[in-house]
Amino acid sequence: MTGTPTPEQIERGRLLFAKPCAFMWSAGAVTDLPPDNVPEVAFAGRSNVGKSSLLNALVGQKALANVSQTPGRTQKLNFFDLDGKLRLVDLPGYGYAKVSKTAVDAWTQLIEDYLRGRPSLRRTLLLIDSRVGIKDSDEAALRVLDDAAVATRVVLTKTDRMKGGELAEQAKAVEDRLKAHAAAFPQVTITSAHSGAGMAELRADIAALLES
Ligand SMILES: Nc1nc2c(ncn2[C@@H]2O[C@H](COP(=O)(O)OP(=O)(O)OP(=O)(O)O)[C@@H](O)[C@H]2O)c(=O)[nH]1
Ligand SMILES: [Mg+2]
Repeated sequence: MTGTPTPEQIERGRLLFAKPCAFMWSAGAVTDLPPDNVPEVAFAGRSNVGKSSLLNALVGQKALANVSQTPGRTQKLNFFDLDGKLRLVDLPGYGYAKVSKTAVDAWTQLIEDYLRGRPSLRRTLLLIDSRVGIKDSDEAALRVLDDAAVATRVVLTKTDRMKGGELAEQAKAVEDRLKAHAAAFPQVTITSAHSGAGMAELRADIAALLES
């Protein structure tokens, strides 16, 4: 889907995300992934960008993604099952300064292996903090997504903290950088897990994946 969803698409998104969603699996290695038999949407982005909050806001459950996010599990891919129809995959955050280089390499490898080798992965949402913009680590993630040819929607998060003018400028700056990335849709999606902005559109966008 490109552009503004129709009221019918919004309604299909609402219905899909009103279905029960539950934690199903945590994978610490690509050899430990669940069977590749249900469409998946992955949530990628720097540590603290708001991946778990966005996932929770989409399904309307405040503590779903955090439940599995005990510190020992941060290196893992967390899979959430949405009514047996779709899986939402909360990826480990990258770019966290306090982590050792060895740990960073291990994370990067795990995320890359998943993104490159997962036929059921239908879409990646790459989250960018609207107050921070695109960093080198995001560019690196976009290159992996380009190489893997995974359709990617870039999502600006925490936009409730931005003024309208600043937000429009940031969106344009990010969109300019996306021109170099074939896997990414040219337009960013403006969201806030706190205010709910953009949730209906994202739900519609994801629901449309199941119809194609
Ligand atoms: N103002 C505002 N804060 C947000 C929003 N979404 C998330 N946050 C805050 O940002 C912080 C990080 O959110 P998380 O959802 O845990 O981020 P994450 O990307 O899952 O982080 P890691 O799992 O550590 O990689 C929390 O303090 C959230 O409350 C938002 O839409 N608006
Ligand atoms: Mg998280």
